Amino acid sequence: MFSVDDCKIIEVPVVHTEAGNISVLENQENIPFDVKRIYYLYDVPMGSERGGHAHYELQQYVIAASGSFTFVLDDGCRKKEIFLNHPNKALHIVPGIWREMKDFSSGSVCVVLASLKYSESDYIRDYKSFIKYKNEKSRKY
Ligand code: T46
Repeated sequence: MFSVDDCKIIEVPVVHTEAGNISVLENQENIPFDVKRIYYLYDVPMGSERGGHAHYELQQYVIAASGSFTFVLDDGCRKKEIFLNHPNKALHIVPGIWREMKDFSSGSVCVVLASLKYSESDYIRDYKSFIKYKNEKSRKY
């Protein structure tokens, strides 16, 4: 069963050119899953908080393409805060992790590479149900 320690920051390789930088992510090369969906959060009003859910199966790479924001990850036992503020860093979020997002800077863009297409049935949106799910899962291991 996954914990917050399995959610890691990945350094995305950078190709420096005189006209700027390029960072590249490729399925099964430096992403451990096949990307099925890309979405991005932008125009997030100052002071807004997002998230407040977990996913049963979804894995994600999250990148601060512009600006900065903080992810609070929670595996039901422990919490970990991760501040993202550079496009050459990707946060890998494994399945079964509750997340909250806060402190979006003005003009920030949060790009997400996801392992599955959108499905509401993959969400756990109630924290008590999340804890129950984690406890049931941990009893199986
Ligand atoms: C996460 C952060 C970074 C869709 O219709 N299709 C989609 O692919 C997505 C992601 C969302 N939606 C709809 C579903 C909801 O009515 O957009 C609304 C807000 O979605 P959600 O609650 O997922 O939004 P966030 O910003 O709280 O969270 C999303 C991801 O779901 C989440 O896993 O880590 O972005």
